[in-house]
Amino acid sequence: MAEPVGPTTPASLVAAAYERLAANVAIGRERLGRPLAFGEKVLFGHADDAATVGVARGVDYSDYRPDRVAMQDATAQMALLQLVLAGLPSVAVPTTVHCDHLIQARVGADTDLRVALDTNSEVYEFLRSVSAKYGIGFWKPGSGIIHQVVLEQYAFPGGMMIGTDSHTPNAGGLGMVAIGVGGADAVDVMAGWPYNTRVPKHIGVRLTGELAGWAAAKDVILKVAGILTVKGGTGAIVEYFGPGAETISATGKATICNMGAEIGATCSIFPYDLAAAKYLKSTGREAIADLADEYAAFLRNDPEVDAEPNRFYDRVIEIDLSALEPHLVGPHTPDLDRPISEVADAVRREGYPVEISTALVGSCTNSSYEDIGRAAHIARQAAAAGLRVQTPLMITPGSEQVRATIERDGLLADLEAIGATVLANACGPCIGQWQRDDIAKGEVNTIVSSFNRNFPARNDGNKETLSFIGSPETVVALALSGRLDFDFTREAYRAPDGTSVRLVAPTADDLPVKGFDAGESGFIPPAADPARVSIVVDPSSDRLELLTPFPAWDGRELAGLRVLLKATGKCTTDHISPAGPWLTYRGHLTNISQNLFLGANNAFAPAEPGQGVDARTGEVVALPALAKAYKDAGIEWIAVGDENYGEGSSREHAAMEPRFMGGRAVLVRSFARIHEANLKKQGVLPLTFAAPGDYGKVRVDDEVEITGLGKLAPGSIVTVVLRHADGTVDEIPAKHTMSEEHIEWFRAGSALNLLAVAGR
Ligand code: MIC
Ligand code: SF4
Repeated sequence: MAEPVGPTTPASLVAAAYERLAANVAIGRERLGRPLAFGEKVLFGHADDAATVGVARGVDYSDYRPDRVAMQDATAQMALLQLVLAGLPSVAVPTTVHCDHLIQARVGADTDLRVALDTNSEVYEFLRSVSAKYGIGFWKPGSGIIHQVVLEQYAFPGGMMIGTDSHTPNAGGLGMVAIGVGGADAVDVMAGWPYNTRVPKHIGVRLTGELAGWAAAKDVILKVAGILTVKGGTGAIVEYFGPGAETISATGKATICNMGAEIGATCSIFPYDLAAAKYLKSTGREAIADLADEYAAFLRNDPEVDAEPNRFYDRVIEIDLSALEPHLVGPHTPDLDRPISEVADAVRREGYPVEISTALVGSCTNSSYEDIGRAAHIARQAAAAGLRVQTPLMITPGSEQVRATIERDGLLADLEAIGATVLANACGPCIGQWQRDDIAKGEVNTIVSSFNRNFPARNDGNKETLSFIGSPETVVALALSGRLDFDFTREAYRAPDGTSVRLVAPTADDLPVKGFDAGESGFIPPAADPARVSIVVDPSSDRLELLTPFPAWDGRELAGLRVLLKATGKCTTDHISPAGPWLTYRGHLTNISQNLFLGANNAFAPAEPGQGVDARTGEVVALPALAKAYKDAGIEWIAVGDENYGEGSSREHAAMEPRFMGGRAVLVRSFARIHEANLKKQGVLPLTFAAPGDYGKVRVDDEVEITGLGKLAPGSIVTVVLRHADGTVDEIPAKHTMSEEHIEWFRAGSALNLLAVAGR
């Protein structure tokens, strides 16, 4: 590795990346014989070999060389356990670990952080020592949410990174191709191997006009989510362009790219522009802004693409920013989108609880200086009129730098003055790290947040909580009325003195006029003498467990499998491996496997989520217990699912747990990208019904065979034989998207098994 990892990306790394970008773009233009979109340039710029890299969108698998790797504490544990097992001396690519997910929100920033340092000390110490030993930069708890810190310190226009978190695409706001991956993919890159992924399609979103009134960057992506739905971006890079793009701040662009994860997009990007330059300078990266200016022509679409987008993109969406109004999405899915003017009707029609039980501003999506500034402007107007929030309002700053700056500039005080509580610079309630005492489990209630996900039970573990998502200003405006059906753009508030008060649309600086206050530095560099660092995993720990490689395939067709569950409706990674309290066990495969499918709705046991039927006895039991019972009896199993199975997070636990508990294949109507990749990595067969209607043929007491594995090849069809208990048999064809390399992983037992052999 060239230079040790520091607290920011060195300009030398960017300069080298731009030289390669320029050379490879020339090769790309020549090979395709046409101008290139920005996203194509970045991909060519990072191709392992631009002369031969696959270019067939949605078909080829290709090798890329990302500039950086980032991991957060909840996923880094499993990633680093795999890295340790691979037996490599140090990481080959600049890599950082960020402690943000394990801090529980309870009373407020200081106390919550202190409690987290105490309760998670074993895990933090593991992450810190592995980082120190392997040349990884470590951001300690309290320094901020991974994506905000990456945007402030590491992202750069035209770069490429991978991160073990699905919202890694946040860095697309600064023009980076930033892709969320599972830990095993990150381990490949840390080990010096390329990142292999399917060549994405390109969706163009042409922005015209300018955001006005209450509309915020968040509303752009909420609108796009409504258009494309949670699976519409699957396998695609979403490229924003057009005159409207330049009117949005860099952090606003990051909000839009961040939530591209919610439409399944591989990543989203904006071209380099003045706003990006301004952000780089404001965050102390003038040298990188200068380099980007020099290479500006490579950091945007070729002019022909802007002029005739339909010739270059697989799909083009047009959005007039001037016509956009605030939106709210939810409950339960981020694509159930409504403009604020239609929410009141929906509340009446659908019977959503109208009282808001809590309002939350923050998460990696919306916790920038500008976000807090706009929220604070609403708060100042409210305070002047004597208004206070009518429901608890919680604020999570995105990073220590944002926190220190909004404190210095009085914005935190503005929010506190109307009754807000400030939480630690962390994920907090966004990932269920919320000790909520005001609402009992099972109580139906409404929350609003500026987060990105609203799957059932995600924030507070209560599947009866209806979660709606909007911009920070929308959340604060709603908190002031306490009602979900209140259209703050048209209606007046009632002040304590009886007068009616209208708030004007918020305005705020996108960047601090006085510059950022860095606050307390949270970066710990890797050890100068790695040999002296020892890594300790206590064999009796209930939080960390060294991994044992999964067994290799024995060369036989799979037979005698049971169907553990047939998932109905949405089956996200939050359904497969819930977070919240389970985050405690993210480094302990045996323990975390006790949550397997606890959130899943099973057609065979529909009374409540997480239940299954033991095919041998007909008994209804919890799914983790059933998986264990099968495993103990030497019975392997498959899981069956519907559309977009594995939507959401990058957590590879959702693939490792099934593998560990005896799952051999997952057969679904369609997969979300990261989860499908994770299943392949861990040696689980990801199969899709060739005829989606065959989903209906799977029965609770089937015995299943999977044949054709000896002849497994890219594009081959696998036969799934369903032997029903009544003696009848259905043979159904299933497809897969495995390349030769993926098939090797299956044969070896997992991708890591191959890597471990190569690494030694
Ligand atoms: C999420 O938002 O779901 C998470 C928690 O950040 C996950 C990662 C994880 O499960 O640790 C993600 O988005 O990838
Ligand atoms: Fe953290 Fe939430 Fe962002 Fe995931 S979506 S990284 S949990 S803030």
